[in-house]
Amino acid sequence: MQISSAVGIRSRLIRLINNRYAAYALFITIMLIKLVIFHYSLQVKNIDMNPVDYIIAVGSLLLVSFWTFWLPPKGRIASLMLLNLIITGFIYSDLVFYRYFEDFITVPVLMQAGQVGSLGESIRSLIHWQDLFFFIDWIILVPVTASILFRKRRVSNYSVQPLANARSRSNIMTRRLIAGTLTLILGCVLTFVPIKAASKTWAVGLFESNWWNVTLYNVTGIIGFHGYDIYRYAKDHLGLQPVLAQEAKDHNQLWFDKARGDRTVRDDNFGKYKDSNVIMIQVEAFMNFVVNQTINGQEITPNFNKLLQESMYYSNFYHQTALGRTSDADFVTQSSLLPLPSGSVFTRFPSHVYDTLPSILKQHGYAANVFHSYDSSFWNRNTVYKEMNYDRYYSKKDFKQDEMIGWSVSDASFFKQSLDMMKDIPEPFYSFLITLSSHHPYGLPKEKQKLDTGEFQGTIFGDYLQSIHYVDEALGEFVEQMKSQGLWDNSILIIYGDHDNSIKDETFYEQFLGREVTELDMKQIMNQVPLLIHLPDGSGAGVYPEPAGMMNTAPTLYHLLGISSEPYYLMGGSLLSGKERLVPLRSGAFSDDKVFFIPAESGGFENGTCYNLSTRQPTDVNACKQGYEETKQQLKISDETITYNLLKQFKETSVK
Ligand code: GP9
Ligand code: MN
Repeated sequence: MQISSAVGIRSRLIRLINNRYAAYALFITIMLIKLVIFHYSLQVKNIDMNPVDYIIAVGSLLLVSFWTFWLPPKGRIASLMLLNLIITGFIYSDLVFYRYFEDFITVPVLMQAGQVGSLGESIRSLIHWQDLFFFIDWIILVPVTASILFRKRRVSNYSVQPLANARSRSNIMTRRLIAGTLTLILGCVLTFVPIKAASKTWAVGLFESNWWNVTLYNVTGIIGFHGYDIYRYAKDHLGLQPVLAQEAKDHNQLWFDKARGDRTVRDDNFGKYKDSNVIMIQVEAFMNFVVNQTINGQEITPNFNKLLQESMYYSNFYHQTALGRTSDADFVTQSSLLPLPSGSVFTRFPSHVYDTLPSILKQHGYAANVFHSYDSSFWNRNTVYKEMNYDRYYSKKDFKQDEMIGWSVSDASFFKQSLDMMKDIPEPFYSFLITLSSHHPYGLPKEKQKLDTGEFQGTIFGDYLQSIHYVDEALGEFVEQMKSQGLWDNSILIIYGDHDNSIKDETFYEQFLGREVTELDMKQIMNQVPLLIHLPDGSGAGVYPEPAGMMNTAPTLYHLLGISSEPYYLMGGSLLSGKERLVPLRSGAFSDDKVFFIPAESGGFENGTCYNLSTRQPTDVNACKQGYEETKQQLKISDETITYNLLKQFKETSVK
């Protein structure tokens, strides 16, 4: 009985699929359901699928599939199935990617396919069993399609009946042509009319500044987003690119000139540490909320906390990174520009001109080296570090892989080996170290787990704390070795975290901090990393609560080393300048010492929230208006500088 009903369903499905309109409607319905599941699986706050989003979703599905009407029956059926496989594969990859990066896969990211693969363990932890819903239709559709495609006997149907004569053949061809073309037109109308309307009203300026892919997605849907991303990439790289208007170039140059003027402060600190070595450590996923915190009576970062007593500690320091993660932290810190809205500068524009720390310090007699024990091609570092003029990039192949944690040799061994290598480097030197042991998903070998994470035991949050505790121990050993190697009294040591830990569940933070966490708290938790600056004589020690960001690090160093930064194009100012600061974040959020602005995912300044930092309550959004405009402007200038290689042009004109 059951077998015969299954056979009945199967033959009914075969009949349905053989009908071109029914098969097409089935395809659109299934794919629409998948797009809806995709949307809700993303769990993006404040973005719902409204009726217009459904219209755009249908429109974009029509746009990617209209051409199947032009094909003969078997070609049409095969193409629809193939499209189902491809689109499903794409949106599912997007979902997994989003769970980690809070962004979608873009062409530049695909160009680094090896990189996505290297996430290995991480990717496994990002896959949920409910995701099977994306593939459930394949169980039926793949075999049914295959049986239609490979059957020998022709089932009665108008489309497979022998054609009586040329006339009826041409009739069929005309009908196919009309159906496909009408679908194309309908697809264009359903997709572009509402998108255009949005970009003229509540999402005005979105495509010009496109600073956040999630906001773009909110308007275009995921298929539209990928279409736009391909267009954007082609514009960057395939010769379609327009040149930046002279007016915009002049405007940007003026902005840099003004910023240059703001950096000319000459106080007692200027040049106080001239010719000191500089050792800078970028710690993987080291966030500020763990600093000076305990769990079950045990300090999470005891060594770092101890070091803070004799260092300058910036307690409201923002990482300013975007999708380029570690590479963005590196780029922003070294170049004092901002990251791109999509992809990483390291992979998109590695050979453009930037004024970076290693290249500038080298002009002032320094040796400059970078240490990171991972594949040298990851994040395109090989190319970038050559462009930055480092003497050498000590990568995985230079480190004895004697004690492994996660992706590479343990931080403890990495630190030890790096300091050993520095023995052969002439002073003064600049050494930039990038750690790795505390990388997501924070799997630390049992014997290295020394923290009692109590209630967090067995959770990714507990594993994160455990990893940071491990890195802290390694940092403690690093400081000891610096001392025994005679580097402590003649080196500036800078330590900061690169970005957040990708753990977005706020209940963990509430449980950990023992209090409710507001929207503002959460934004600050996820965007703040610690910055520690230890000066050779330990002076200036204390907590500096004023807002600061990665773009301020290099200018601060130039200040301490007495290097005039006037010839250079930098966006940030020195932390020691005493000037008020605005710290722009890639999302369009910003902080100064009075307010913190959170833009609405759905776009539009008025929809954002402006927090007063003294009351920590939302205030009139207009209190953030000026900072919002300045943030937008800085992001735009930085984007244009990077994309159009403006520094090269500025420098060429100043030489002439
Ligand atoms: C790998 C390391 C990690 O080399 O920098 O990069 P991330 O995944 O954090 O961007
Ligand atoms: Mn990182």
